[in-house]
Amino acid sequence: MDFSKFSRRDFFKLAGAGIAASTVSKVAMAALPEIVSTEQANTQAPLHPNTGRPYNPVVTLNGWSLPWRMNKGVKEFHLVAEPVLREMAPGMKAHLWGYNGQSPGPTIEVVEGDKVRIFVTNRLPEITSIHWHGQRLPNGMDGVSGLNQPPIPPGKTFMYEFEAKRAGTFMYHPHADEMLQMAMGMMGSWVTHPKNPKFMPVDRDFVFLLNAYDIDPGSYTPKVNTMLDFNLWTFNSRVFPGIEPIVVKKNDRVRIRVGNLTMTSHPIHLHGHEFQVTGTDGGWVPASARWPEVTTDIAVGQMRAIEFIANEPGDWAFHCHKSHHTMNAMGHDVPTLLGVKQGDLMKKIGNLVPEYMPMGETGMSEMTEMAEMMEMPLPENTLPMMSGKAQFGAVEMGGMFTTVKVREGLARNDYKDPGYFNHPKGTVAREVTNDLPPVERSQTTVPEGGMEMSVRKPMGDMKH
Ligand SMILES: [Cu+2]
Repeated sequence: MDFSKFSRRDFFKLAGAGIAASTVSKVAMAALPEIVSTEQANTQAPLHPNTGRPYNPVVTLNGWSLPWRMNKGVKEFHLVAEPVLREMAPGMKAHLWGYNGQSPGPTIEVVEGDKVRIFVTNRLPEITSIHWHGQRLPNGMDGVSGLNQPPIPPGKTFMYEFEAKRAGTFMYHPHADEMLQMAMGMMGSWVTHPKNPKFMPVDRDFVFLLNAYDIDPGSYTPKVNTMLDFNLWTFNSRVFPGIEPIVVKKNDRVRIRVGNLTMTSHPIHLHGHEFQVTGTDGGWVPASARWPEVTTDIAVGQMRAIEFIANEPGDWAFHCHKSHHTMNAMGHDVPTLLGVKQGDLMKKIGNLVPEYMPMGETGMSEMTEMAEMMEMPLPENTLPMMSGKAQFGAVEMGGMFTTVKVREGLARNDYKDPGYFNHPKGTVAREVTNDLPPVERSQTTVPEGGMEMSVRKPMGDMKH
C-alpha cells in the first residue's frame, strides 16, 4: 500500500495531543491500527489492495480510500471523528467536522464476506456514533446511539465488528446529534466489492456523496439548523470549479456510484451518453430490469450506481439538474429586474445598501460581468455565485457540476485531467456566416389564375 501521500500520525503523537491519553492504556493504543489521515482535497489514486482478497478499487472523487491492516483474517480500519479544514474550491475553505483529516471521510472498501473491524476514535467536543447505512449487520452494530449502543463520548474509542454480507454501495454517517453532525460534513462512502472480481466488471469505477452546506458569505462554519435553504451544493464537499473531472478512456465501461446525504433529491444528469441504473440501495439491478436514462433522481438517503460505455469523446457536463444546485452562495432575496432599465440606479442604491446586488437587466450572466467591471469585492472566503472558465469562456456554473472527460488512448490507470477537448474541425456550434450550404428550394409553382382551395371551418354548420 502506498502511504506516502498521506500525512501519518501515529497514536502516540495523538496521545501527546491530550485526547486519546485518557481513553485506553498505551499498550491498548499501540494495538490499534495506525491512524492514516490526509489534508488533501484532490482525487487520490485508487488504493490497490495488497493484503486481503483481490478486487478492482474505486476512485473517490475529490477523496481517497482508507488503508487497513489484516489482523488474523479480520480487516481492521481506524476512523477518527474530528474537526477538519476542507477546501471547497480554490478560494474558499470551510471549518467542518469529518474523519481522518477530511470531509467526507475516506471511502472504506471491503470484499463481500470480509470480516471487518472498525475502530472509531471520537475527537469531537461531543458524543458521536457511526451508522453503516444500508448494511446487513447485527442490531448492536447499527450505530443508532441510545437504540443500538451507548454514544461514543469525546476522547473514547469504540469498536464495530461485522461481516460485509452484501456487495454494493453504502454510506456511513453519525446517528448521534445527527442533524448537526451531518450539517457539519460527517459522512463517507463504503463500497463492498463482489467476491468474484469478474462479476459486473467495469473499467473505471467512481464514487462520491451529494452533500450540502449553508455557509454565509464571509464566514467559515456551516449553519447547522438549515433545513432546505442551503447555499453550497456539493459533490464530496466540493463545489464547481473545485470538483475534479471524471476522466475516462474512450470505450471504457464506466460506473459512477452516488449517495445522497442532503435534505432534498438530486436529478443527476449526464450529457452525450445514455446510462443505466445498475445498482440501488438494495443491491444490483438484474440486466432485464434496467432501462436507459440520461437523468436519474437520487432521493435523500439513497445510493445509485449508473453505468455507461464512454464512446463519445469530449468534455461532457455531469451535474444536478436543479439549476439552483449548480450555483454557489447567492442571496435568494436577489430581486428579479429582467427588462428593467437600471442605469445608475444600482450605484445609487449601493451607496445606501452596500451589499445590494439586483439581478441584471438582461439576465444573471450580466451580473458576473457587472461585478467584475465595478470590481465589487466579494466578502472574504466567498466564491463567486457562478464561475469556472473553459476553452470557450465562462461556464457560469457552481455547486453540483463537473465534467466527464472522454479521451482516446489513456493508460489504464491514468486519471489526470487531460485538459480541454480538442474538437474535430467543423464540430463546434458557430455563428452563421455566408458560407452556408446552398438551400434546396421547393419546385412547386402557383398555377396561373391562382389556386382554388376549399377551407373547412370548424363547427362550420352551426347557425348564428
Ligand atoms: Cu440537486
